[in-house]
Amino acid sequence: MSQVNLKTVKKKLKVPSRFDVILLNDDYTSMEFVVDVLRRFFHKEFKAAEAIMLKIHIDGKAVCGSYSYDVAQTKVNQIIKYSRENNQPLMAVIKELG
Ligand code: TYC
Repeated sequence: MSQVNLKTVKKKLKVPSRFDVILLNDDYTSMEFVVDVLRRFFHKEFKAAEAIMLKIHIDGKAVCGSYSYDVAQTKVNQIIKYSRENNQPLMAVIKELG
């Protein structure tokens, strides 16, 4: 007979991990392009996108959204592809929430 103890149940019921998508500053990507990316991939209103872009420009980076691993990684891939297609060196990374 199989016995399920509390340890096993706790192991199986882990809270799903969330991952931040972070945009990084650089000296070459245009501010307009970053605002476009924030609107296109993170569904930000223009004013919010502008504020996040400026935060990245000043602080070097900012969290733009948090998602499951698959969604976060897909966003990073799409942003980098879109940026290269538009000759912009913008970089995006993911970071697991602590
Ligand atoms: N630093 C860039 C500039 O002065 C603007 C910029 C903002 C670039 C945010 C990247 O993720 C970024 N044109």
